[in-house]
Amino acid sequence: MRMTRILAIGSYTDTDSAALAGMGAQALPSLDALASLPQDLRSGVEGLAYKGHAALGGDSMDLLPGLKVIANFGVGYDAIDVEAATARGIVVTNTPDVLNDDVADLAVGMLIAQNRGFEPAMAAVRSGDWSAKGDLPLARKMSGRRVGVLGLGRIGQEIAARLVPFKCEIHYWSRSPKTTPGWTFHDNPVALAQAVDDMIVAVVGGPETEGLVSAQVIEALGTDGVLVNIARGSVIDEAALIEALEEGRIRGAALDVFRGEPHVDPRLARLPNLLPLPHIGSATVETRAAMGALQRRNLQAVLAGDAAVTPVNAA
Ligand code: 8YV
Repeated sequence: MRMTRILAIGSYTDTDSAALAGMGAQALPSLDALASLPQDLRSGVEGLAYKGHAALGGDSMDLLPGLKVIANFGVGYDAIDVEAATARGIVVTNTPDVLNDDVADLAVGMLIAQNRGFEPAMAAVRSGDWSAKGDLPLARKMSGRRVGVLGLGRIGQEIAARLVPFKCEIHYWSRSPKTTPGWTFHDNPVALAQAVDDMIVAVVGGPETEGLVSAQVIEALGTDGVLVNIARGSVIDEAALIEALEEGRIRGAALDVFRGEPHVDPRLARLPNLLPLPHIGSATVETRAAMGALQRRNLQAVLAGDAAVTPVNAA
């Protein structure tokens, strides 16, 4: 019988599942199932294909004493305790770049949808209100708005570049100023919010950005502002956002990510000025296939004794 060298945790497409199975991977539905695997099976595991947002810490790593690589399906690896992995000599990899276009497309689409009022407009057609009640209140012009991008990494840059043809004035906050085609840097998120009409959140998740979009930032965005988040739910003070949306201190929000997702605070979900999406930033056939392929290339490389293709630590 072939020894299980790879475990594949999470829900994969049929194509990815078949490719992982072809590498000899054994599928596990979730991280919780790890502890119930027989010890002799766990001891032989060298590679972990991980697709999920549940915290993967040192305790789980210790269940796999021979583990060499955790290949994350996703660019964001905030669920993985990278420090614990490094301490155990485990390489952690992610899937950067291949999803930049999709996530940036979605962010811009969400901003346009909120400014032009797609959701109430679609509802008026579907419900018959268009013919029964007539035209809707006017929406807001999208082109020419001042947009703040919070985090000018690879995805943030793609978002900003897409907004230029919409004649938007681009402002950004990043840990340090970047070389840009004339985009305006602000040294803190409140100053960024004060300078713009709308804000798109594109920073990494994790402790360093926890609550970065605070009540103060939301207040500074103002009553005409729209807040878009395609990063991680943890970046926004969700309670403050709910209050601001309820009280009309911000015009709208469009969120692809939530704290505690897939469970969404019901107070948030029922707000009419929120456009909620179920974390679909990278969810296209093309991009998910590219992410899966990169995850497998990382697994293969490390298990063959080569350098990982896209490592996030130096283990
Ligand atoms: C998820 C994401 O990986 O890349 C990321 O950081 O958040 C997404 O693309 C995807 O939902 C699969 O879990």
